[in-house]
Amino acid sequence: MNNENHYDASDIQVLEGLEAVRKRPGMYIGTTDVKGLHHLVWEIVDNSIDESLAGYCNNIEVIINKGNSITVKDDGRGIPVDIHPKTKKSTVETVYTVLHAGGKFGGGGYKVSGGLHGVGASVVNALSKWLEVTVYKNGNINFMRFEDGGHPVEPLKVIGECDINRTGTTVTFKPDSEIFDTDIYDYNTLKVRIRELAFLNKGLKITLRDDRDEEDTTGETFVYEGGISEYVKFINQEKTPIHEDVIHLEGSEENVMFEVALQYTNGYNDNIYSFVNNINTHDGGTHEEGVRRALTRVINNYAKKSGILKEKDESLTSDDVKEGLTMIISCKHPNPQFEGQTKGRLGNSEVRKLADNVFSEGFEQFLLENPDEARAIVEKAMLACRARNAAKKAREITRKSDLAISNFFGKLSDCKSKDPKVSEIFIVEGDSAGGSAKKGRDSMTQAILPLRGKILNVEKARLDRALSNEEIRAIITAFGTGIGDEFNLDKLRYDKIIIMTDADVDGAHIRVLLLTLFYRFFKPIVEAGHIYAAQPPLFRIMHGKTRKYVLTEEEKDEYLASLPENIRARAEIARMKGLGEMDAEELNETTMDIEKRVLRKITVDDCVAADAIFEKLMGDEVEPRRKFIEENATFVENLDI
Ligand code: 1YM
Repeated sequence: MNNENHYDASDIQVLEGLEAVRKRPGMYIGTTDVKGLHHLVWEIVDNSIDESLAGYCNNIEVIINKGNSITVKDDGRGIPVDIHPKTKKSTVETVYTVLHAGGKFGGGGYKVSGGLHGVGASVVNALSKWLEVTVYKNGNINFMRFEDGGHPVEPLKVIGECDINRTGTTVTFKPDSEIFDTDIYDYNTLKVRIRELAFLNKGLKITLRDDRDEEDTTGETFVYEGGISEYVKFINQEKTPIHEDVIHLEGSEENVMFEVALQYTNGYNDNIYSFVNNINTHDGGTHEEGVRRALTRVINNYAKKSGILKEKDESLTSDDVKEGLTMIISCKHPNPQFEGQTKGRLGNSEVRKLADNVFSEGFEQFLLENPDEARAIVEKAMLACRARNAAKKAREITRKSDLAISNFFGKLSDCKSKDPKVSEIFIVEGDSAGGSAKKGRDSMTQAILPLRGKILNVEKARLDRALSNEEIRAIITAFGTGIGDEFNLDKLRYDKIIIMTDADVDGAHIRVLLLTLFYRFFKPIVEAGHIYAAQPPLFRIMHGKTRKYVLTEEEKDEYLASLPENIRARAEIARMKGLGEMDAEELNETTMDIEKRVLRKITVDDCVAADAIFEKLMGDEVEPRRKFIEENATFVENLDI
């Protein structure tokens, strides 16, 4: 409604716009699941971050309120409250009701909203049951409320006075439960991203508070004066760095800001993450290419000049120089071009040069000024190079002919189908469970690989050592993808790789070892969603001719409660001790049959978090592992990363 309290043509147009968002929310926020629900928070927070990038906002507060509404507060200039010449409405109302208004009306600067769904405040309003905006500006408190998908209750109005120096915007919204599958916010999801935003915007203070639980009223505050350097330290906190200081380099050209922070550890994994305008560019792009190119070149030059690398030695590759490297690359660009299917790649070609220049100058200087550290870095890369060559030789054994050999020795019972789309492989703990699984399977589509010995803990091993482990070789051979620089996802012989282990501590241990192996050497398989955990039942309940299997204690109680009194009294309850104790028929019925089984997909949603868990569980340091297992004793049994 406009100020004269009647609808005109432009009101109808605006409401049609918001209605379009409600009809096809996926087009604007991706999904309406729990991810989409959280996406709403980022749309609002992005506006506060933009205000901070423009240099006007230092504090942001995010509150999960009782009833799962969200409040976002900032101390920026406050959204303009004057009447907008085009819409004849307040700018606040315009920003919250006209699609894409934020960008059009705002002036210049870096906008976080360059991402996949950077569509702004009006979309959040359209998908909310109600939304309230309060703007502190010019000594006034201005307020406006919208209901049922963005309908203004009344125009923006002054509801009080405030200190003339106080400015800022506060927005509270309640997602519409008719649109979203769930309305419950997850504290940890918000925390992980808020912490990341604080790392990426040095000095910006962001507080997260959960008011659903009355006891917690202070919340957690994230502020990092060191920015991405502190992000690197954070990722490396359980690791062992080989040089003390994080290297932090930055530079800019024509409004494009580029910075990078890095530190080498003694591990074999790399953790390289790049961002553009705070958005993770998971497929890299020109900023990452510039850095990688410069890193390889500078290390090789230094290694040769200093005589550590001899004339006869082969040059170090970009894979060699990234072993053990933790690195954050952050670029702020006024006009980023995101490319690729998931828009996860920066395309602006001028950034490659900027990144290369800033990195090579700064990094070369670091090496020259710190010869001890430089030597440690170069020698580490040379060891990686040697291991790569050793692995190449060891890998020959896992080539085609090996498949015939492992079949011959009865290790892998392959399926008859050669069509990867319908084929699956069960990796089974122990020979006896392997035997039942072989008998109980559908041999057309289901392959069985029993693990006899313990698989090697690859967190502490390079590729060449991993390849000397027989169980690991059998797995690689079965997968068909190859490993290391020969890896090819298209050659994967199975659509589903199903880890089938007992529901006890040993089973959990083997599961973690396998997940570590997959995460380190077959990450694309994990990312493509091919890895699953089978869920063998924990209880069998028998009454009359009925056999019921359940996965958890709660399910058992629930099922028993659903039975009539007389039947419940006679029901026989057995705790299933292990896969090996089930006969083939039982195993098939409960755990393998495509129609009846329950599988849990293993994902790497948050690589940093997953890596930290692996590090804690498998790394050198005993104390964090003990603490982690203590704190997560029940979780470890159901470890699902
Ligand atoms: C809790 C959400 O939206 N903060 C916010 C938004 C804006 C401004 C300041 C702002 C921007 C500009 C000038 C400008 C926005 N303004 C607009 C528009 N926090 C939150 N803080 N003055 C104030 O970009 O020039 C859109 S967002 F379009 F009105 F300028």
